[in-house]
Amino acid sequence: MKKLTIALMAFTISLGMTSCKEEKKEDMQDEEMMEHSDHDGDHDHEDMDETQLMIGKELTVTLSAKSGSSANGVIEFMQTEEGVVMEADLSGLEPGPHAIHIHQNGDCSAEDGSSAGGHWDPTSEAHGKWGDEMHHSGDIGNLEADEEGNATLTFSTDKWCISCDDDMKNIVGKGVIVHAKADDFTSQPSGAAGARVACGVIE
Ligand SMILES: [Cu+2]
Ligand SMILES: [Zn+2]
Repeated sequence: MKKLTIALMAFTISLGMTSCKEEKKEDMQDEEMMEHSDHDGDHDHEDMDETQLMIGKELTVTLSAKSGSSANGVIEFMQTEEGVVMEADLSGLEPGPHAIHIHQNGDCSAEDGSSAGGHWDPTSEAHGKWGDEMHHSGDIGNLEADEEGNATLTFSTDKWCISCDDDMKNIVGKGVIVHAKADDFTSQPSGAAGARVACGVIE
């Protein structure tokens, strides 16, 4: 996480420098326009839509045990210019592979995690493996728990955003589920990953 924070700081600094430069350039362009054209007074900046991405926005999601397990952990989500970076750090798992998905509801109230609903699937696709032709936007994949039951996973994608205006991409308000078993990437609708052993709300 330290490395990520340093990288983000460097990124933010360079971004700050770039935007200063761009502002200056725009000012100059405006002046030129004023001089060389009959300016009608309602000129708008047209290239401002990047500002809807909250670069550097970070969410910490706490996962708690479900279905009688002792699994728990923390997942950090961070918005960068390229997309969202996720860093999961879990413990209390059975050694071996475990599916991890974003589910459609940010609701972990049920003892078996069923309140989180099915996989988050804003694009109406089949369940599958990330990177294949068809997969849900929440199909992160599997993480591997070691002999002590600890697992970490770093994942990043431009198919997600944190708090942007695009419902196809915004992960806020969704749930994260870790399962007892591995995702087989083929069984519908959810990869036959078994019980829900940990749940967290992305908020
Ligand atoms: Cu799942
Ligand atoms: Zn799925």
